[in-house]
Amino acid sequence: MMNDELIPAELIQILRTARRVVVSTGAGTSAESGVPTFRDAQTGLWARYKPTELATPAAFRRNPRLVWEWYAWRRELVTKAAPNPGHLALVQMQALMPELTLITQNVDGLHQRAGSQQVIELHGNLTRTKCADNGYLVDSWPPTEDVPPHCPHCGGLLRPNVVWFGESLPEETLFQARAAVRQGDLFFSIGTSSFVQPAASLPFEALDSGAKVVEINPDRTPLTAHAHFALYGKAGEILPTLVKLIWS
Ligand code: BV8
Repeated sequence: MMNDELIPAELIQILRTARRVVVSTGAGTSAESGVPTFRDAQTGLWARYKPTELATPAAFRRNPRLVWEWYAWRRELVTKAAPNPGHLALVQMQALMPELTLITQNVDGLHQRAGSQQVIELHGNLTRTKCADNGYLVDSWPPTEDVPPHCPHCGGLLRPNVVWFGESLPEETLFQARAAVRQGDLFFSIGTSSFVQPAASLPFEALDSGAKVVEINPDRTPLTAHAHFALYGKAGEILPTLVKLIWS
Protein backbone atom coordinates (compact mmCIF):
# COMPACT_ATOMS: atom_id res chain seq x y z
CA MET A 1 0.00 0.00 0.00
CA MET A 2 1.21 3.52 -0.59
CA ASN A 3 0.40 6.38 1.71
CA ASP A 4 -3.04 7.82 1.15
CA GLU A 5 -1.89 11.46 1.03
CA LEU A 6 -0.33 10.81 -2.40
CA ILE A 7 -3.79 10.34 -3.92
CA PRO A 8 -5.41 13.73 -4.67
CA ALA A 9 -8.76 14.14 -2.88
CA GLU A 10 -10.16 15.50 -6.16
CA LEU A 11 -9.40 12.17 -7.86
CA ILE A 12 -11.10 10.20 -5.09
CA GLN A 13 -14.19 12.39 -5.54
CA ILE A 14 -14.13 11.86 -9.32
CA LEU A 15 -13.77 8.10 -8.83
CA ARG A 16 -16.70 8.02 -6.40
CA THR A 17 -18.97 9.72 -8.94
CA ALA A 18 -17.59 8.22 -12.19
CA ARG A 19 -20.17 6.20 -14.07
CA ARG A 20 -18.27 4.65 -16.97
CA VAL A 21 -14.63 3.88 -16.19
CA VAL A 22 -12.19 2.55 -18.78
CA VAL A 23 -8.92 0.95 -17.67
CA SER A 24 -6.14 0.28 -20.20
CA THR A 25 -3.17 -1.73 -19.00
CA GLY A 26 0.32 -2.53 -20.30
CA ALA A 27 3.19 -4.78 -19.32
CA GLY A 28 3.94 -2.77 -16.15
CA THR A 29 0.72 -4.16 -14.65
CA SER A 30 2.24 -7.65 -14.77
CA ALA A 31 5.74 -6.58 -13.67
CA GLU A 32 4.97 -7.30 -9.98
CA SER A 33 3.92 -10.80 -11.02
CA GLY A 34 7.48 -11.36 -12.23
CA VAL A 35 6.63 -11.09 -15.93
CA PRO A 36 9.37 -8.98 -17.59
CA THR A 37 8.12 -5.86 -19.37
CA PHE A 38 9.22 -5.09 -22.91
CA ARG A 39 11.46 -2.27 -21.74
CA ASP A 40 13.37 -4.47 -19.28
CA ALA A 41 16.10 -6.46 -20.95
CA GLN A 42 14.61 -9.87 -21.69
CA THR A 43 16.31 -12.02 -19.07
CA GLY A 44 18.65 -14.92 -19.76
CA LEU A 45 18.49 -16.67 -23.10
CA TRP A 46 16.56 -13.88 -24.72
CA ALA A 47 18.78 -11.00 -23.60
CA ARG A 48 20.26 -10.76 -27.09
CA TYR A 49 16.95 -10.39 -28.95
CA LYS A 50 14.67 -7.35 -29.09
CA PRO A 51 10.94 -8.14 -28.80
CA THR A 52 10.22 -5.89 -31.75
CA GLU A 53 12.55 -8.17 -33.79
CA LEU A 54 10.94 -11.39 -32.60
CA ALA A 55 7.26 -10.41 -32.45
CA THR A 56 6.85 -9.95 -36.21
CA PRO A 57 5.58 -12.05 -39.15
CA ALA A 58 8.99 -11.60 -40.84
CA ALA A 59 10.81 -13.07 -37.83
CA PHE A 60 8.43 -16.04 -37.87
CA ARG A 61 8.95 -16.58 -41.60
CA ARG A 62 12.72 -16.26 -41.16
CA ASN A 63 13.05 -18.48 -38.10
CA PRO A 64 9.80 -20.11 -36.95
CA ARG A 65 11.61 -22.34 -34.46
CA LEU A 66 13.24 -19.37 -32.65
CA VAL A 67 9.97 -17.44 -32.47
CA TRP A 68 8.00 -20.49 -31.30
CA GLU A 69 10.62 -21.21 -28.60
CA TRP A 70 10.55 -17.57 -27.45
CA TYR A 71 6.80 -17.81 -26.93
CA ALA A 72 7.12 -21.25 -25.29
CA TRP A 73 9.55 -19.68 -22.82
CA ARG A 74 7.13 -16.77 -22.15
CA ARG A 75 4.16 -19.15 -21.86
CA GLU A 76 6.06 -21.16 -19.24
CA LEU A 77 6.97 -17.96 -17.37
CA VAL A 78 3.41 -16.65 -17.47
CA THR A 79 1.91 -19.98 -16.39
CA LYS A 80 4.15 -19.89 -13.29
CA ALA A 81 3.30 -16.24 -12.58
CA ALA A 82 0.39 -15.27 -10.34
CA PRO A 83 -1.86 -12.22 -10.53
CA ASN A 84 -0.55 -9.45 -8.24
CA PRO A 85 -2.40 -6.98 -5.94
CA GLY A 86 -2.80 -4.60 -8.91
CA HIS A 87 -4.70 -7.24 -10.92
CA LEU A 88 -6.80 -8.10 -7.88
CA ALA A 89 -7.63 -4.44 -7.15
CA LEU A 90 -8.93 -4.11 -10.72
CA VAL A 91 -11.22 -7.11 -10.10
CA GLN A 92 -12.58 -5.33 -6.99
CA MET A 93 -13.04 -2.10 -8.95
CA GLN A 94 -14.95 -3.95 -11.68
CA ALA A 95 -17.16 -5.60 -9.05
CA LEU A 96 -17.94 -2.20 -7.52
CA MET A 97 -18.25 -0.40 -10.88
CA PRO A 98 -20.10 -2.75 -13.27
CA GLU A 99 -19.62 -0.21 -16.08
CA LEU A 100 -15.83 -0.62 -15.83
CA THR A 101 -14.28 -1.76 -19.14
CA LEU A 102 -10.85 -3.39 -18.94
CA ILE A 103 -8.67 -3.15 -22.05
CA THR A 104 -5.19 -4.68 -22.05
CA GLN A 105 -2.15 -4.75 -24.32
CA ASN A 106 -0.88 -7.68 -22.29
CA VAL A 107 -0.96 -11.17 -23.77
CA ASP A 108 -0.38 -13.02 -20.47
CA GLY A 109 -4.01 -13.61 -19.46
CA LEU A 110 -3.28 -12.55 -15.87
CA HIS A 111 -6.30 -10.22 -15.68
CA GLN A 112 -8.61 -13.14 -16.48
CA ARG A 113 -6.81 -15.41 -14.01
CA ALA A 114 -7.29 -12.70 -11.36
CA GLY A 115 -11.04 -12.76 -12.09
CA SER A 116 -11.57 -9.74 -14.37
CA GLN A 117 -14.51 -10.14 -16.75
CA GLN A 118 -14.93 -9.29 -20.45
CA VAL A 119 -11.26 -8.33 -20.82
CA ILE A 120 -10.57 -6.70 -24.20
CA GLU A 121 -7.22 -8.19 -25.29
CA LEU A 122 -5.95 -5.78 -27.94
CA HIS A 123 -2.91 -7.93 -28.79
CA GLY A 124 -4.28 -11.42 -28.25
CA ASN A 125 -3.13 -13.98 -25.72
CA LEU A 126 0.05 -16.06 -25.89
CA THR A 127 -1.57 -18.99 -24.06
CA ARG A 128 -3.73 -19.54 -27.17
CA THR A 129 -2.32 -21.03 -30.40
CA LYS A 130 -3.56 -20.67 -33.98
CA CYS A 131 -2.66 -21.96 -37.43
CA ALA A 132 -0.41 -19.50 -39.27
CA ASP A 133 -2.12 -20.46 -42.54
CA ASN A 134 -5.87 -20.76 -41.84
CA GLY A 135 -5.94 -18.62 -38.69
CA TYR A 136 -8.10 -21.14 -36.75
CA LEU A 137 -7.46 -21.51 -33.03
CA VAL A 138 -5.91 -24.89 -32.23
CA ASP A 139 -6.07 -25.98 -28.61
CA SER A 140 -4.37 -29.36 -29.04
CA TRP A 141 -2.15 -31.21 -31.50
CA PRO A 142 -0.58 -34.71 -31.57
CA PRO A 143 2.85 -35.08 -29.86
CA THR A 144 5.59 -34.19 -32.34
CA GLU A 145 9.30 -33.45 -32.56
CA ASP A 146 8.52 -30.60 -34.98
CA VAL A 147 9.18 -27.09 -33.65
CA PRO A 148 6.84 -25.29 -34.33
CA PRO A 149 4.25 -28.10 -34.47
CA HIS A 150 1.91 -28.36 -37.48
CA CYS A 151 -1.80 -27.61 -37.72
CA PRO A 152 -3.74 -30.89 -37.34
CA HIS A 153 -6.27 -29.61 -39.91
CA CYS A 154 -4.16 -28.26 -42.78
CA GLY A 155 -0.53 -29.02 -41.92
CA GLY A 156 0.44 -25.34 -41.72
CA LEU A 157 2.76 -24.09 -38.96
CA LEU A 158 1.23 -23.26 -35.57
CA ARG A 159 1.90 -19.84 -34.01
CA PRO A 160 0.84 -17.95 -30.87
CA ASN A 161 -2.52 -16.19 -31.10
CA VAL A 162 -1.03 -12.72 -30.61
CA VAL A 163 -0.92 -9.57 -32.80
CA TRP A 164 2.63 -9.05 -34.05
CA PHE A 165 4.19 -5.70 -34.99
CA GLY A 166 3.09 -4.92 -38.53
CA GLU A 167 -0.15 -6.94 -38.10
CA SER A 168 -3.50 -5.22 -37.74
CA LEU A 169 -5.45 -5.61 -34.53
CA PRO A 170 -8.68 -7.63 -34.84
CA GLU A 171 -11.22 -5.08 -36.09
CA GLU A 172 -13.99 -6.05 -33.66
CA THR A 173 -11.61 -5.87 -30.69
CA LEU A 174 -10.37 -2.39 -31.59
CA PHE A 175 -13.92 -1.24 -32.35
CA GLN A 176 -15.11 -2.44 -28.90
CA ALA A 177 -12.19 -0.71 -27.17
CA ARG A 178 -12.75 2.58 -28.99
CA ALA A 179 -16.51 2.51 -28.33
CA ALA A 180 -15.87 2.08 -24.60
CA VAL A 181 -13.32 4.89 -24.64
CA ARG A 182 -15.73 7.25 -26.43
CA GLN A 183 -18.44 6.65 -23.81
CA GLY A 184 -16.14 6.69 -20.80
CA ASP A 185 -15.97 9.57 -18.32
CA LEU A 186 -12.80 8.37 -16.61
CA PHE A 187 -9.81 6.66 -18.30
CA PHE A 188 -6.93 4.94 -16.47
CA SER A 189 -3.68 4.27 -18.36
CA ILE A 190 -1.74 1.81 -16.17
CA GLY A 191 1.74 0.35 -16.65
CA THR A 192 2.31 1.24 -20.27
CA SER A 193 5.10 3.21 -21.93
CA SER A 194 2.45 4.61 -24.28
CA PHE A 195 4.47 4.00 -27.45
CA VAL A 196 2.82 1.11 -29.25
CA GLN A 197 0.06 2.12 -31.62
CA PRO A 198 -2.89 2.07 -31.88
CA ALA A 199 -3.16 1.31 -28.11
CA ALA A 200 -1.21 4.46 -27.24
CA SER A 201 -3.87 6.60 -28.94
CA LEU A 202 -6.70 5.41 -26.67
CA PRO A 203 -6.01 7.85 -23.80
CA PHE A 204 -5.89 10.70 -26.29
CA GLU A 205 -9.24 9.58 -27.73
CA ALA A 206 -10.51 9.62 -24.14
CA LEU A 207 -9.26 13.20 -23.73
CA ASP A 208 -10.99 14.15 -27.00
CA SER A 209 -14.23 12.73 -25.59
CA GLY A 210 -13.93 14.89 -22.49
CA ALA A 211 -12.96 12.10 -20.09
CA LYS A 212 -10.62 12.65 -17.17
CA VAL A 213 -7.38 10.72 -17.71
CA VAL A 214 -5.30 9.18 -14.90
CA GLU A 215 -1.88 7.63 -15.50
CA ILE A 216 -0.29 5.13 -13.08
CA ASN A 217 3.39 4.53 -13.83
CA PRO A 218 6.67 4.88 -11.89
CA ASP A 219 8.06 6.80 -14.87
CA ARG A 220 6.91 9.60 -17.16
CA THR A 221 5.58 8.63 -20.61
CA PRO A 222 4.40 10.59 -23.70
CA LEU A 223 0.96 10.67 -22.02
CA THR A 224 2.04 12.11 -18.66
CA ALA A 225 1.96 15.78 -19.70
CA HIS A 226 -1.59 15.38 -21.06
CA ALA A 227 -3.10 13.38 -18.18
CA HIS A 228 -5.27 15.13 -15.55
CA PHE A 229 -3.61 13.03 -12.83
CA ALA A 230 -0.23 11.27 -12.91
CA LEU A 231 0.26 8.86 -10.00
CA TYR A 232 3.94 7.95 -9.89
CA GLY A 233 4.31 4.47 -8.50
CA LYS A 234 3.63 0.80 -8.92
CA ALA A 235 0.22 -0.49 -10.00
CA GLY A 236 0.37 -3.17 -7.29
CA GLU A 237 0.63 -0.47 -4.63
CA ILE A 238 -1.46 2.40 -6.01
CA LEU A 239 -4.51 0.40 -7.13
CA PRO A 240 -5.17 -1.29 -3.77
CA THR A 241 -4.82 2.11 -2.09
CA LEU A 242 -7.32 3.63 -4.55
CA VAL A 243 -9.83 0.86 -3.85
CA LYS A 244 -9.40 1.33 -0.10
CA LEU A 245 -9.84 5.12 -0.29
CA ILE A 246 -12.83 5.06 -2.60
CA TRP A 247 -14.81 2.41 -0.85
CA SER A 248 -13.71 2.83 2.75
C1 BV8 B 1 -0.95 -1.90 -36.38
C2 BV8 B 1 1.85 -8.93 -28.76
C3 BV8 B 1 -1.74 -1.45 -38.58
C4 BV8 B 1 3.07 -9.69 -29.20
C5 BV8 B 1 2.45 -6.58 -29.08
C6 BV8 B 1 1.80 4.65 -35.75
C7 BV8 B 1 2.95 5.31 -35.31
C8 BV8 B 1 4.13 4.61 -35.06
C9 BV8 B 1 4.20 3.23 -35.25
C10 BV8 B 1 3.08 2.59 -35.69
C11 BV8 B 1 1.89 3.27 -35.94
N1 BV8 B 1 0.96 2.38 -36.36
C12 BV8 B 1 1.52 1.14 -36.40
C13 BV8 B 1 2.81 1.26 -36.01
C14 BV8 B 1 3.75 0.15 -35.90
C15 BV8 B 1 3.62 -0.58 -34.57
C16 BV8 B 1 4.12 0.24 -33.42
O1 BV8 B 1 3.34 0.82 -32.67
N2 BV8 B 1 5.42 0.22 -33.24
C17 BV8 B 1 6.04 0.84 -32.08
C18 BV8 B 1 7.38 0.15 -31.81
C19 BV8 B 1 6.18 2.32 -32.28
N3 BV8 B 1 2.26 -1.01 -34.31
C20 BV8 B 1 1.81 -2.14 -34.89
O2 BV8 B 1 2.45 -2.79 -35.70
C21 BV8 B 1 0.40 -2.59 -34.50
N4 BV8 B 1 -0.34 -2.88 -35.68
O3 BV8 B 1 -0.90 -0.75 -36.07
O4 BV8 B 1 -1.62 -2.37 -37.52
C22 BV8 B 1 -0.51 -1.64 -39.41
C23 BV8 B 1 -0.43 -2.75 -40.23
C24 BV8 B 1 0.70 -2.91 -41.04
C25 BV8 B 1 1.75 -1.96 -41.02
C26 BV8 B 1 1.67 -0.87 -40.15
C27 BV8 B 1 0.55 -0.70 -39.35
C28 BV8 B 1 0.46 -3.86 -33.68
C29 BV8 B 1 1.10 -3.60 -32.35
C30 BV8 B 1 0.96 -4.84 -31.46
C31 BV8 B 1 2.30 -5.51 -31.29
N5 BV8 B 1 2.17 -6.64 -30.35
N6 BV8 B 1 2.25 -7.62 -28.25
C32 BV8 B 1 3.92 -10.07 -28.03
O5 BV8 B 1 3.66 -9.64 -26.89
O6 BV8 B 1 4.88 -10.84 -28.25
S1 BV8 B 1 3.03 -5.13 -28.48
C33 BV8 B 1 3.75 -5.44 -26.97
O7 BV8 B 1 4.63 -4.36 -26.73
C34 BV8 B 1 2.79 -5.38 -25.82
O8 BV8 B 1 1.57 -6.00 -26.12
C35 BV8 B 1 2.65 -3.92 -25.55
O9 BV8 B 1 1.65 -3.36 -26.34
C36 BV8 B 1 3.96 -3.38 -26.00
C37 BV8 B 1 4.83 -3.05 -24.83
O10 BV8 B 1 4.31 -1.88 -24.34
P1 BV8 B 1 3.95 -1.75 -22.80
O11 BV8 B 1 2.85 -2.70 -22.47
O12 BV8 B 1 3.73 -0.32 -22.56
O13 BV8 B 1 5.22 -2.27 -22.03
P2 BV8 B 1 6.61 -1.55 -21.91
O14 BV8 B 1 7.57 -2.58 -21.45
O15 BV8 B 1 6.90 -0.76 -23.15
O16 BV8 B 1 6.38 -0.46 -20.74
C38 BV8 B 1 6.09 -0.91 -19.43
C39 BV8 B 1 5.70 0.32 -18.65
O17 BV8 B 1 5.32 -0.09 -17.36
C40 BV8 B 1 6.84 1.32 -18.50
O18 BV8 B 1 6.34 2.61 -18.74
C41 BV8 B 1 7.23 1.16 -17.03
O19 BV8 B 1 7.65 2.40 -16.47
C42 BV8 B 1 5.95 0.74 -16.40
N7 BV8 B 1 6.06 -0.08 -15.19
C43 BV8 B 1 7.08 -0.90 -14.82
N8 BV8 B 1 6.78 -1.49 -13.63
C44 BV8 B 1 5.54 -1.03 -13.27
C45 BV8 B 1 5.09 -0.14 -14.26
N9 BV8 B 1 3.90 0.49 -14.19
C46 BV8 B 1 3.13 0.23 -13.11
N10 BV8 B 1 3.48 -0.63 -12.13
C47 BV8 B 1 4.69 -1.26 -12.18
N11 BV8 B 1 5.04 -2.11 -11.18
